[in-house]
Amino acid sequence: MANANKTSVKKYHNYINGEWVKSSSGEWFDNVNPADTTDIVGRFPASNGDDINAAVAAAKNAATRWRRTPAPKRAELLFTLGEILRKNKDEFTQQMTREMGKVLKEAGGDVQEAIDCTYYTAGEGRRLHGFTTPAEMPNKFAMCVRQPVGICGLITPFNFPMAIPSWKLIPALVCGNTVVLKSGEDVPLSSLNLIKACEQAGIPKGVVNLVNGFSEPGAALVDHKDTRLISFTGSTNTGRIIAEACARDNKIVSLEMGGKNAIIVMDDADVDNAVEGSLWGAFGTSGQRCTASSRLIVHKKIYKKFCEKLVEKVKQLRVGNGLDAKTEVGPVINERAMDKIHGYIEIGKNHDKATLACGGNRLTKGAYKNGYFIEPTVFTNVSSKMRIAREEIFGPVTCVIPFSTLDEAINIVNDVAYGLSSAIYTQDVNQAFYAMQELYTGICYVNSATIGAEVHLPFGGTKGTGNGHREAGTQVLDIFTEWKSLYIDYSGKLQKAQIDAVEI
Ligand code: UN1
Repeated sequence: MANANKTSVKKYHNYINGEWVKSSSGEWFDNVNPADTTDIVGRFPASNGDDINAAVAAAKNAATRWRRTPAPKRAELLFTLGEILRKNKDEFTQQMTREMGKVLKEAGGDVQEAIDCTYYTAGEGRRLHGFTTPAEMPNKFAMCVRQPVGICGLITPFNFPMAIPSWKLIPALVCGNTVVLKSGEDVPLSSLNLIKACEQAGIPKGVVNLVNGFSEPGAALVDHKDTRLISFTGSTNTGRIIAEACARDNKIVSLEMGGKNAIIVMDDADVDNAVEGSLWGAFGTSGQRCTASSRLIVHKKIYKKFCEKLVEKVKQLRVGNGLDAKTEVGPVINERAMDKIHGYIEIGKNHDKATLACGGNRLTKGAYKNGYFIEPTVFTNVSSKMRIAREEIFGPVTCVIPFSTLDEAINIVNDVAYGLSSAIYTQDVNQAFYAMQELYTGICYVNSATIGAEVHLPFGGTKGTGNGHREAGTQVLDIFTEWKSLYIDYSGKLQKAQIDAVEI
């Protein structure tokens, strides 16, 4: 990570109790451009448990006032936040591509998702519906309202640097909670942009706090006695550790974790359409999406044709720096990720003995010299038992698995540890509806790839992908609120005749 201008690199800070502050550790880490590691985007505080303690104390201090602020008023600030994000979209997009690597169009989509989430969820400030229901006794009223849970710890990954923090932050706030966000260590600038926009929108001090760093502040946030809820997106391993820690203190925990998403391509499908969908489902964001199409399950009758067309298109994908408008596939996030992905390519070749149809190499020469680039890779002749067909790779690698009947294909889709997203390409409405019913995933697409979820529908998965919660939509409110049932007995001053009722 040589950098001649190290001293001129901009320093950024944590945001605690309305102040931009250094870490109490006095340590810093570099935010590096994965397309060119000589480019240091910024230097961020390498925080520790003391910083988390300060942030949680600020969130605790601000909690009562924020909870008592009427929800439509909280929402007004969030609408202002949406405006600020919209005005800064281009700058945030550029900065995101520089720190994360995804191409500008996708980074723009990521910022847009945060904007959409903000406007949509802020609307809940005037809804946050509860319900009324009859009570068992005469002259008694029963209703149920949502109340905030308290202090929320949010831990976010690198792959959607602004969208995913917004999916957690905005609903937490509209519901009346105060928040400590631990940003993804590879993409701290996008989180910081979001939090800075909160400050500019006038969200009171202490309501939103940002702590940068690695696993130490993350663990401290999870273990802190005053955090009531942890919302985490990231790897299944880390998620499990967090869930275990939360269980000890009866904390609410919401987990969004891995995926091994599949597209079924039936023999009656429009093959060109399916190839196009698979291309972007598998290689968009360099395959670094929980929703990536990492398995293509293709009917034997069209298997050869599909593979030929796909491989031809994959070979043409332009890999490069996401800041270059011509680039279609950017780098992967860091060296560790590159090694892991390359390790899986080796497993596919040497252990699984699948056919490497294209790609498979690191790109290390010329313009690729200082970045984490991997050729878009397709394995064919893959069986559903192979490791590359079962384990999450989280990179630009997909595998094509043949099948003969729809039931066989559905079994293959469902026979993995994860259940986030699935898709089927077919012209047959009966097969489409049958698949929609049988595919055990949280999201399912027909004639479209496994990516592209929208913010007003619930997002999340079954089995190893999550723990039963859903983000986005109105369903996210069930994470960030607890129900309170209210019974009002108004018989006290009434005459006996007024409360006369049939006795059963
Ligand atoms: C993720 O990869 O964690 O549906 C989120 C999609 C995006 C979100 C993906 N809107 O692909």
